[in-house]
This record gives sequence, structure tokens and C-alpha cells, in this order.
Amino acid sequence: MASADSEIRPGTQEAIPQAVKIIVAGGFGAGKTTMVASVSEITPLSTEEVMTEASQGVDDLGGVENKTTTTVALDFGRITINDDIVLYLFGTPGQDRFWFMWDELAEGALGAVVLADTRRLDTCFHAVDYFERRGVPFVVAVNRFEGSTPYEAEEVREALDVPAEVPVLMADARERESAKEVLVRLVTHVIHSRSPALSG
Ligand SMILES: Nc1nc2c(ncn2[C@@H]2O[C@H](COP(=O)(O)OP(=O)(O)OP(=O)(O)O)[C@@H](O)[C@H]2O)c(=O)[nH]1
Ligand SMILES: [Mg+2]
Repeated sequence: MASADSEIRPGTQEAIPQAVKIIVAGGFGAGKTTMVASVSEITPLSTEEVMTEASQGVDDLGGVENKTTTTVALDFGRITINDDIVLYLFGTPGQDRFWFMWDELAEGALGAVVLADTRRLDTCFHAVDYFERRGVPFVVAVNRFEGSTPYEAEEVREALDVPAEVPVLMADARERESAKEVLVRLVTHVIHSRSPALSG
């Protein structure tokens, strides 16, 4: 699998690795498992566990009180973007107490999707910070939930304080086409980030 250390010659697209590791991150309950499952062309691996009483008072359930399961390790899926690029998707666990997993998961990742739930935008701050600090190119996908205020992409950008070059787009993690569009946008962003001359 490709690693972050892979050499990509500036100005060439040919050197983009065929197998690209992508992280799907975001706050607790933002729709990471849903997105990996909806877009994956293989049966996705998921590590869902029923939330127990141990979760009460530990995990922040505000806004997602009806959630009964949570990812305890990772989600894994695969999607072929075109003849040259296959994405391997790794979804993070959302709860704060599993953050120790992130460094393992992010090792070798070339890009990331940060899923944002506008009802609980603060829960994705950590993901935004994390990828900014590691220099991993990312896009923000605003996952629309019923009953959430329909913010514009630019309002979300401002609230999260992400730079202009970071794409912020609306999405529905349950829809394959929508999820795929997010990933195609991410691939373009990764290529431009690594070869600024192309972003013209
Ligand atoms: N309305 C709506 N519901 C969604 C969307 N994406 C996910 N959901 C629902 O939101 C709930 C949480 O989704 P998950 O995919 O488990 O979220 P997660 O980010 O993997 O959660 P953790 O692993 O616990 O952090 C599920 O009941 C989904 O059906 C969406 O785009 N719109
Ligand atoms: Mg999950």
C-alpha cells in the first residue's frame, strides 16, 4: 500500500500511487461508518459494538441520543476511482477515548475526509487540527442530518476556521454518489496539494 513517504514527482500525475490510503474522520456519530459502507465496493469491515452503560457519562451523546452502536476500532472499505487510483478507506472511531488509535490509522494516509455534523460542529475540531498538524490534505464534508440548520459551506468553513484552499462540500454519507463525489474531490485536492503547480 502507498505510504505518505511515497515519492511523487511534482508536475506528474502518473506517479500517484495506485493504492491510496484515505482516512474518514470526524466527530462521534458524524456518519463515518455510514460513508465507508455506502461507498465501498467490497463488503466493508466494521467494528461496531453496542454502547453499554459504561458509555454513559463518558461519551458525549448530545445530539445523537438515539445512537445504539459505535465504532470501537475502525471501518475499512475500498473504492476504485478510475483505472489509476484505488482508495482504501479507513474510518476512525469517533469517541474521545479511542483517540489513541488515530496515529496507527493515519500512518501512511495521503488524504482525509473530515465529516462534520452541523448540530455538533465542535466535535470535528479535533480531526481538523489533527490533519492540519500532520500536514495531511483533507476536505470537509458537511453531512446533512434532518433537523439540522442548513448552513452554507462558507459558514461552516468560517466556523471551523479552515483555510480557503481546503474544499468544504455538502454531502449525504448514506448516498453512494454523494460519498464518491467527496472522495473524488479529495483525490483532486491531494494531487494539487502535492503538486501546487497543477492548481493553477
Ligand atoms: N440523516 C442522516 N443520517 C445519517 C447520515 N449519515 C449517517 N446517518 C445516521 O447517523 C447515525 C450515525 O452514523 P454512523 O455512520 O454510525 O456514525 P459514525 O461517525 O461512524 O459514529 P461513531 O463510529 O460512533 O463515531 C446512523 O444512524 C446513520 O444512519 C446522513 O447523511 N444523514
Ligand atoms: Mg463509526
